[in-house]
Amino acid sequence: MKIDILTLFPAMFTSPFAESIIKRAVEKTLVKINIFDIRDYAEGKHRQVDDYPYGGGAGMVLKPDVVIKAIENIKSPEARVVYLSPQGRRLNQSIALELSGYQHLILLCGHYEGLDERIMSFIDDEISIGDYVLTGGELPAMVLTDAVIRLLPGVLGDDDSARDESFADQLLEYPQYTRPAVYQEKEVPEILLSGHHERIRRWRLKQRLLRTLLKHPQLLLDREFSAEEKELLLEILFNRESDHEKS
Ligand code: 4H6
Repeated sequence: MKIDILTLFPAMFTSPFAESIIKRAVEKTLVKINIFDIRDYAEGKHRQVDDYPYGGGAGMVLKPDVVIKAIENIKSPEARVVYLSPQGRRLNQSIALELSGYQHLILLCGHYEGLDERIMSFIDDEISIGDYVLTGGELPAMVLTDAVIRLLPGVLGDDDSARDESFADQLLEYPQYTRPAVYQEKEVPEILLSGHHERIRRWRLKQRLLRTLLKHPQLLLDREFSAEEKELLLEILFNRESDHEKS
């Protein structure tokens, strides 16, 4: 996959993409990331990228000629042009998965009061990372890049990939513990020390359902439940264990 990022602040991307799993994905050539400075597409002595808004008002607006020249220059027939803005559709795991299917992403980072509206006909998708305002689209572009890259085949180790399948099923993770078995009088749940793999699997699934119900019940709305999950949800609701001996 190729990810091209269009920004007025290219230096912001250096460190985040030079570390850890993204760095490894780039080294393995699973992804190529290019950072383009929008100012490089501006003409004239002042290389002006923005201008005052017609009709007056505060702030500056990105000039259409500059941004469109940049997009035209790096576009490919397969490219998906994504604009990071507070008005976009809210990023979630299923959108990250959708975007991970493209050969070429072009991420446009907005600034100031936004873009000249005529640029929007060159945009295929508008994405927001949440309902809050940032000074620019750079951090959202990094968040999106990270969420997409970790879904590309070969980027995560086998263990992580398997874990990700369970995340994609719209439940929160179960609680994790490591040594020591007792820390500041707090004990690791006894079942995790028991060695009963099947009971541990069931306990973890129940914890995931319980956590999701309490912390992000919204995630349960567009999801179906297996027979086992229904059983565990009943256990949660009536605070008792059901009979589930294997025959
Ligand atoms: C486009 C238009 C994304 C981009 C306006 C971007 C939050 C998100 C920006 C703006 C962003 C998000 C400029 C409007 C600063 C507010 C850059 N903020 N803004 N939630 N800011 O994904 O003023």
